[in-house]
Amino acid sequence: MMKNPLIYGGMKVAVLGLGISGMAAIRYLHAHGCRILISDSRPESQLKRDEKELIAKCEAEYEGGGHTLQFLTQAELIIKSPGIPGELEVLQKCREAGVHVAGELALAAPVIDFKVVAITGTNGKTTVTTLVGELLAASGRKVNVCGNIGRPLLDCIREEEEIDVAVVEVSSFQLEDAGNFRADVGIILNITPDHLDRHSSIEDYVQAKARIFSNQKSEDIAILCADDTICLELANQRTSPTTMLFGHNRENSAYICESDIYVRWQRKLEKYDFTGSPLNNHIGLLNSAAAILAAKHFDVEQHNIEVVLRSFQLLPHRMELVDVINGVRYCNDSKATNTGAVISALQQARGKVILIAGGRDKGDDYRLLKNSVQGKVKKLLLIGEAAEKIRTDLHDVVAMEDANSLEDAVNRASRIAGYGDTVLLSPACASFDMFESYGHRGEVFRQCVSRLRKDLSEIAANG
Ligand code: UMA
Repeated sequence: MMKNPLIYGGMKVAVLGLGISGMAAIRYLHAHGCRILISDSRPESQLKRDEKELIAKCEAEYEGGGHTLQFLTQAELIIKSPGIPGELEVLQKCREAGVHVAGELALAAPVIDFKVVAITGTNGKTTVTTLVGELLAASGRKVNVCGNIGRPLLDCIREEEEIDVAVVEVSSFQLEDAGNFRADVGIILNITPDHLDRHSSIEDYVQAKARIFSNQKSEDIAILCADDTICLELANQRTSPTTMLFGHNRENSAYICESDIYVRWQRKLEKYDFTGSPLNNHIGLLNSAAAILAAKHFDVEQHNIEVVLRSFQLLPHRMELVDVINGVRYCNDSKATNTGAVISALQQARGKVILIAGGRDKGDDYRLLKNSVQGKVKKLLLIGEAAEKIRTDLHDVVAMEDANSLEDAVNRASRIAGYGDTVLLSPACASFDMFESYGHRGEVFRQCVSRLRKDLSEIAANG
């Protein structure tokens, strides 16, 4: 196991939050002989079996039901889970007491001995991370796809996998305390308001995202979207290292023209034809342009890129066509948890839209939806805790109805929709008020649509 200069055998390290990221940190710290303290908001009685087993295996001390200064200041270092805000009072006090607070990326940084492509953005990062992973694998490289996408970076390192490149999805939460984490290629896909319940302002959110380029060296590459005002501003502020832009302007390193992407590479112009590809839409083309630029940095050949682009499977819960019933398209976009994502969904949706939105508010300003909703959305069906706030923000541009549940919303939508319309679940909110996750919400939507098909078939059969 490679020595990590941040830690040493016998060092007392506290892990704050026993989730996916925290568990990976614990496994890594244990493998390095650290003494581990774990602090989580859940009482011990609520822990799952694998969590209890890990605590026992590492002989860790556990503090449940909250985080105390007394417990945490026993440690020299605290590894904070991304979902826990860095501004917690207890963490401020720990810092004042001289305890260093870092995130998983900071812990991983000193021992990374492979190339890193890091990808962030408000929307599309999981798709682009997956796509870049496939593009690099197609060139014969050993690739690990990890990070916010689900598999922690620390697990790749601990398991000492022989890899050439890690393609790491990074969130603004992870970037806040990423230490010396360095991306050979850093990508920001877009920035629109999100997570404003956690970041104090949009500026704070942008700053966190921009940290993806901290620690880059002169040979590294920054890839940004020139169609996105905030990204373009970040690009204009840069002096070094190399910046590559993608978007619709022909001056960009990768530019989109109708269904094609043109990429300038080593004084040549490569043309990628997306006709018939599932990525042939506004967002799909932008995401692909970013991914191709990253692949070109690793000299992946055009032919290999085209093979991957042709066979790429879209990820679930993102503008996923669930069914077409009586000429009405039912579309699951449960992953759309912010207004930026809903705006793109409405751009892509065919015909008039019956939009199902709402859930747990994340501090978004729903008035940002006005232009996209007006004239396009026939009716807005509201669910969840944010219903009242959305109603207040959009009352003057669209007709609305409350729905008691997602199933109620789907059934109401089916009665309103006409031939050629789209019933779109694109909530602009988190799911946790009614569901376990956005994936669970999308799955329930699929089930509701499947029941609707069955009910309508029975009605038709009974005359
Ligand atoms: N907890 C506390 N105190 C608190 C709050 C939470 O102890 O004040 C505990 C919880 O009881 C739980 C743990 O912290 O045991 C959860 O930690 P976490 O919220 O950081 O979540 P993890 O399970 O560690 O998953 C994290 C990412 N989650 C978040 O950033 C919220 C996962 O991204 C990521 O896949 C995983 O690490 C591996 O890197 C999810 C996500 O929603 C998909 N990300 C956001 C997004 O994409 O918008 C940023």
